[in-house]
Amino acid sequence: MIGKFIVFEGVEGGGKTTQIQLLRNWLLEKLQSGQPLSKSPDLEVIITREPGGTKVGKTIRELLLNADLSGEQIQERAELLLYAADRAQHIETLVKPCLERGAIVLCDRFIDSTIAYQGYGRGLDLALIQQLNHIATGGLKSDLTFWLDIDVEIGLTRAKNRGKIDRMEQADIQFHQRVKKGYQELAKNNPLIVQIDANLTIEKVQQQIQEIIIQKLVKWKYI
Ligand code: T5A
Repeated sequence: MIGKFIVFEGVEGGGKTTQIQLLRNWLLEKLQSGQPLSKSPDLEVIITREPGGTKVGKTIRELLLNADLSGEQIQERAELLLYAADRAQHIETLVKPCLERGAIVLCDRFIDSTIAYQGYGRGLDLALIQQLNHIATGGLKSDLTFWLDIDVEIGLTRAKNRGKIDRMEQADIQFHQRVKKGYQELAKNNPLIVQIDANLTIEKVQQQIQEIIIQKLVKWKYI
């Protein structure tokens, strides 16, 4: 793959959507400005997300997060498989083709969400989740993952202030604390996960992200 796959992770309301948009604008400005240092004037920067990055994924997302199921509960293993189905479709039809033509893909959530939410949050078997992630991705990994680390309460308050909360956001606080613990464990064991303090202002969070990205762009020979 000649492009780069950059993932944003974290608990609810950490500011992923906000930061991804800001980073895209900044990358395009930096790399397409014709500045002498830029080696990538035609660079494509794609924003996508899981669940919901494809047409199939949008339907799965609606089912997972907002559908009125008249009181029927989505079972934990069904939830796990729905996230995996969304991912399989997303990677095959959108992410891989973009990476193959050299784009930078900024993705809101990926396999670590399943480990943190379904593994640590729901308590499903971690080895099984790893296997399922592998099936869904065909082994594709991110080149860099930003973990937007925020206090669970602050993140949930931000999400609630934004309006209607979805099925996952409605889970109890202990669930979200376990999810956070999942990200802590993941970050300990994977040097490609970069922890960002997401409790700060939008500008300060973006600044931390840009500082890391600059180093990567040099390493990856984009600038
Ligand atoms: N999930 C997902 C799983 O369980 N397993 C999986 O495998 C996968 C892939 C996805 C849900 O699915 C779960 C995880 C999630 O529960 P989603 O809507 O994509 O659902 O949920 P999130 O990814 O959590 O997205 P959110 O929209 O809730 O949060 P974001 O994108 O992290 O935050 P953002 O940018 O929308 O910001 C939230 C609010 O805070 C403000 C923003 O303006 C906005 O109002 N804000 C700030 N305010 C103050 N200071 C800052 N620094 C701020 N940054 C943003």
